[in-house]
This record gives sequence, structure tokens and C-alpha cells, in this order.
Amino acid sequence: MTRHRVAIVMGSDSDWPVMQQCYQQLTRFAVSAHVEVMSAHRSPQRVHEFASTAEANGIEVIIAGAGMSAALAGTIAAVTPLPVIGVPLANGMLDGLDALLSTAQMPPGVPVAAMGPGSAGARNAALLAVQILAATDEQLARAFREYKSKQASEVAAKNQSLQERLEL
Ligand code: RP5
Repeated sequence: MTRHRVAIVMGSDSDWPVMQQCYQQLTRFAVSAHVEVMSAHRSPQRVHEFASTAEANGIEVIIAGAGMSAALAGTIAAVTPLPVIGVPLANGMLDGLDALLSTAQMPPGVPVAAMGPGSAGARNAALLAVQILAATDEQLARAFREYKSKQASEVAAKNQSLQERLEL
């Protein structure tokens, strides 16, 4: 059986199109993830069961995406000692601001690493999870350094192309 180092959980299957980008980003680093729909409001027993057994099940980082009154990340963080990364999703009429505040405004003592809303946040959640794992995984640390270096090269190439267009 594959050992999942990361869990990606989300409040609804309607969150998957965005959270899938988180999954894909992890896959690029060959980090395997358990994926599950669970809801702090609609299936609270399952959330508690998951949060209280995640560490014993070998999970090292939890990523929780939810929209509207997004309680999922905070509810999980209240129970587990594992680091929890929250991704606010833009599913309500406030376009993610509701979920952003719900995810970020944790009381002192129960941290959630709140990302920005939407796909940027979903992808950054995966990258932050990789960085956390890389603290004790030299192979992953090397892969992350290569990723950063490639990203910087891409920006330099874009700048070069812009400069050439300006000179025309
Ligand atoms: C939240 O409510 C979910 O995370 C989702 O973003 C939002 C709407 O859920 P559905 O009505 O689409 O199931 O709990």
C-alpha cells in the first residue's frame, strides 16, 4: 500500500477542480497524497476521526480546502499536532473573502497556515507542504531548490523577451 505523506481534504467535491491543482503540484514532486471529501459542518464525526488518526496513519502535513464559512482547516488543527495548511475557496457570494477570513482568523494556540484564495493558494499549499517535508528529506530539498531555480530562469526569459519587444 502506498504511504501518503500528505493529506488533501476538502469540504465538498465542488472544491476538487481547484484542489486538483494542489494534488498535481504534489505529484510533480513525487509526493503522494491521500485525498478525501469531508466537511466540518456536514460530516463533523468523520473530520474528527480523520484528524485524530492522521499522525498515526503516517500523514506528515494536512492541506484543507474549504469555501464559505471555512471551518475545515481550523477544526482539524484543533485536534492534530500535524501542521495544517488552509486553502480558502471562492464558492460563496463573497468570492473567497469569507473563506479567507474563516481560515486565517485562528485563535492563538491553534495555527493554520492560511494560503490566498483559489488556485494560487491551492498550488502554494502543495509547495509549502513540500518545503515542510524537505526539512528532513534531502532529495526533496534538492528538488525544491531546482524548482526555485527553474522558476527564476523562466522569469529572466520573460524579461529578456519583453526587452527585445521594447527595442523593436
Ligand atoms: C463548503 O461549502 C465547501 O468547502 C464548498 O466550498 C462550499 C459549497 O459546497 P457545496 O454546496 O458545493 O457542496 O463547505
